[in-house]
Amino acid sequence: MKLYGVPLSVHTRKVQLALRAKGIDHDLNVVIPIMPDTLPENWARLSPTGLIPVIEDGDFTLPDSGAIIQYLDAKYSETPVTPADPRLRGRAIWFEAYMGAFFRDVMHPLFHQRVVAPMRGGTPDTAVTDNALSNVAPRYFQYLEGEISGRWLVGETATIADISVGANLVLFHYLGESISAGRYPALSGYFRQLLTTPAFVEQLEAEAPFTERMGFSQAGLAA
Ligand SMILES: N[C@@H](CCC(=O)N[C@@H](CS)C(=O)NCC(=O)O)C(=O)O
Repeated sequence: MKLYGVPLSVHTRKVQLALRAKGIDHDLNVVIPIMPDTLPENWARLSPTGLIPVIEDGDFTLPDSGAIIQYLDAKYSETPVTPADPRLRGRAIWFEAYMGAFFRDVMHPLFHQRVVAPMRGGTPDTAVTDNALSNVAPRYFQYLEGEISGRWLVGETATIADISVGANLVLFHYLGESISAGRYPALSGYFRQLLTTPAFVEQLEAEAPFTERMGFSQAGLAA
């Protein structure tokens, strides 16, 4: 299984976490959409949106983390990350979609201002980052806080809901932010616990050399 993407990316990490939860090996081919020299020559065909991640499994290629995880679940059905029970399934897919909205409303603006803008010689627009952190993120965290009642977000096992939340919150911490344990005790405890699961431990270990080279620290993720 070949994966095109970069570990700093939330959606690449999402697929890597699903692969690790399922025990499937993969080779990561580093593709950074904003760096044209990292794009393979057939990139336009591999990724019609230009976004990462994309997988290549033999002669089959597929973009989009959500589509990829559904493909993996159908192909490796003995280790599902999407529950079969109708209500749990609906809720797991809902949280995946919810975290897609969180990415759009919080992570993307933060990443763009703090990482992409300086790479392009600009300075971060703090009005944008302040709004994302002070006005937008708390709404998402408050909702999640009220939905957490146990070790996993949905049902009794790890699902795409946990993978989607965790993949986003790892980048949130790389960007120097954290989940306040005082304000969001359930979410903070849940995320801390998630970080101790084998898929997350393996993932953080694997992405450390790359993210450190990019100047990000895992210190905020340490217990
Ligand atoms: N719905 C897509 C979203 C993918 C996405 O937004 N990827 C980001 C990285 S996490 C990207 O490629 N950004 C580059 C860009 O915006 O040019 C998925 O789930 O795979």
